[in-house]
Amino acid sequence: MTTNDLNSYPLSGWFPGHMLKAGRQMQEALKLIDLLVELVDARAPRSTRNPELLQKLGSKPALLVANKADLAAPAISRRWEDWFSARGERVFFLDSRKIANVRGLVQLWKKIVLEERSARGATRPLMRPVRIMILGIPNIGKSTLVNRLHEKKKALVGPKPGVTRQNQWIPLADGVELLDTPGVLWPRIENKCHELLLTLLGNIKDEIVGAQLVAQYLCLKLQEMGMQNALNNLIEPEICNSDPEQFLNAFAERRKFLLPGGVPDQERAAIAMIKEFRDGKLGRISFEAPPE
Ligand SMILES: Nc1nc2c(ncn2[C@@H]2O[C@H](COP(=O)(O)OP(=O)(O)OP(=O)(O)O)[C@@H](O)[C@H]2O)c(=O)[nH]1
Ligand SMILES: [Mg+2]
Repeated sequence: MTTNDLNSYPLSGWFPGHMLKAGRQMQEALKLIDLLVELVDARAPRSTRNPELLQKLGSKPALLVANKADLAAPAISRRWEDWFSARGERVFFLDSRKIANVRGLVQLWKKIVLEERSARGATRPLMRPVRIMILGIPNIGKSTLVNRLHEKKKALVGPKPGVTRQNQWIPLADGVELLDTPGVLWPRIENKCHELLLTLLGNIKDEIVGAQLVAQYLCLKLQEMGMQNALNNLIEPEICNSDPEQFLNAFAERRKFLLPGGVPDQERAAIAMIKEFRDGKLGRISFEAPPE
């Protein structure tokens, strides 16, 4: 069995209309900003990206921020950095939990916008504030970053009646202003494996896709990447190479997740396995590497 076999399962048909509406709001907001910041997941920068965003941007400068870099394999993140910069795309690998890392990001925003203004011939590029908008698919870390950015300035935010949401700016250090509402993007789901990966990474709710399928995907994907050793923490190494159902059964037995009659509770095992992964117990794992 391979991950490709999972592609025969139907897609859940998730990604509802409100995200399309958010897309229209984004178009409006684009006119107001100097730099667009798209958050993606450092473990899968391609699959967590909105493929249409670049086309909508026009000449607006953009920065890709690969968030949750603390969960990704550092060597693969370095390869992504090289890959993006070879294509003339700016990328910044971020661990939003580290304030120094977040401050470095703000300095980069400023640098990009000032360079761009100077290149357009602005004589005083510092005159206007540097206006930024953060975008990304659900659960990618938008709110975490926004909160991190104005930790000491919370009093300045919060809804103000009569002010349109698009026009509220959060002043950060050094003349940088952040649009207060991050935009929600949606990925274009290519196949079942893509949907399963997004669920594993937390961008789609587990209930929509089903934990057992997600856990099976994780097993198979680790095996395909030659990383089945990551599962050694959960179960004996020889079982890490086995069929995902066998793996879930053995894991259920080990954890004593048993249904009446002693039948292994695969659902509970799947949920526990996904939790171990999300808690970082399987180590730092990148699911996508740049093309060679
Ligand atoms: N390990 C790690 N976790 C992060 C990082 N950034 C965010 N998270 C976690 O990711 C989860 C989602 O973060 P949010 O900030 O709520 O994501 P969001 O994009 O605002 O989500 P929506 O509002 O649902 O669209 C939370 O559990 C965060 O703690 C990071 O850099 N590293
Ligand atoms: Mg949020």
